[in-house]
Amino acid sequence: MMNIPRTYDQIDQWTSLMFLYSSALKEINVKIEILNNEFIHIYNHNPIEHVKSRLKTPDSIVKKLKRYNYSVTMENMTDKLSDIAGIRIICSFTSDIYQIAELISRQNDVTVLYVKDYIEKPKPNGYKSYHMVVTIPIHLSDGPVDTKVEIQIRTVAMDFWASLEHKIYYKFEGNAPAYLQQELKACADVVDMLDVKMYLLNEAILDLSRKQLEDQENPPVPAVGE
Ligand code: 0O2
Repeated sequence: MMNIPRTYDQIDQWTSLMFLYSSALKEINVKIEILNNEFIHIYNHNPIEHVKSRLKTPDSIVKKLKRYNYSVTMENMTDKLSDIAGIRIICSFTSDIYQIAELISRQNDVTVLYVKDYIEKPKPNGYKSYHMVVTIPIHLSDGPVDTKVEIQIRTVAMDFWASLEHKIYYKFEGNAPAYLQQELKACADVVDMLDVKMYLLNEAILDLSRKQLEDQENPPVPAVGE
């Protein structure tokens, strides 16, 4: 388990763990804010639409441990679960997702434990998102503690789909009627198409802006006699 003194009673251990996870969320949030601001100031482009972060509730920690048949202990909670501290980054375009993931994982104090790329390999239900589990050191008075954070990165359209699917999943406790599952899958295909079309449209706009800039810098030379 992360190096929380074992002499602490359970409440103290829980409080210390949650303090670590919420500190890790703060650290990662600052990194993301700095990256986004850099893009706005230097490249005049903001790849991030918005960021949401949350600590998993005690109730869902217990449910997830039980779902995986682990006994409910703090040891299992820190060792077996990766999403107690979770951050969701919502981008405009799929290309932004990979750029953000690369920029976060390249930072010296971030260690990538593993990646689940559900964009390259969507889940059978149509779920698409890029998941990266990282650790970041939290510097306490008696030394650093590497703390896990799950970073989910997806487009606005993928996020819209996932939040509806999540609602339906919970409403029917995983047994939604077949026609709803089929409709959701069909919506996932529309999300794909929308993401591709929006990306291409944005590329075309960028091309036009670049061309306009070039024309301003090098105006065409009028032909002799004109
Ligand atoms: P909740 O209620 O959102 O917290 P790991 O965390 O890697 O050890 P896990 O949980 O199987 O193992 O990893 P995975 O597949 O990366 O899923 C982590 C989280 O991604 C889930 O957390 C969901 O938030 C989200 N997610 C994964 N699959 C789906 C999906 O099919 N639909 C939607 N809407 N979200 C999904 P929880 O704890 O399962 O759920």
